[in-house]
Amino acid sequence: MAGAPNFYADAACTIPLSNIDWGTMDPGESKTKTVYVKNETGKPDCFLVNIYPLNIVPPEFAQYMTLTSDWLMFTLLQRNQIHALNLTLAISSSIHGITSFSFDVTSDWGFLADLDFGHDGKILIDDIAVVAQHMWTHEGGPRWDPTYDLNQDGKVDITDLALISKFYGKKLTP
Ligand SMILES: [Ca+2]
Ligand SMILES: [Ca+2]
Repeated sequence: MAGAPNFYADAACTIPLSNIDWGTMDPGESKTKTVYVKNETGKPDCFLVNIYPLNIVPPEFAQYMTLTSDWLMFTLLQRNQIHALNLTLAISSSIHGITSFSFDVTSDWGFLADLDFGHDGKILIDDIAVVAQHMWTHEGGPRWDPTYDLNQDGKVDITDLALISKFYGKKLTP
């Protein structure tokens, strides 16, 4: 992945995000925190592919928590553009035996230019078709080409097709 936006704690993007304080949470509770992303990659048309928790401590906390974001798949960040991102942490009402938790938030990003397989400056049906032609290929298997694994999960399937389809008709920013 060639670059990703940076996360900040403030809307002006002066304080790099190092920690999200979720505070004390009760069973069944959910909390939303706003963070800010700024596209300082030098490239336009950046989009979020995945955002997920990693290094969950204690590991069993994973079964009781859900982390979601309000990022819309077709949102494109231009050079130096800032976007507010709401992260919601929901705790299962059946949680027990966990008094503290921590986790990292990891995200994967893509660039619209990398989806323009036909190099005509737009995402059109030929670009979608080339992903469709690689459907059901997987890492280590025949015809595998990670170029078409748009969400970087080791396989080309309906998720990748849905992802590029979201950008149908979009023009690349010069
Ligand atoms: Ca194209
Ligand atoms: Ca995939």
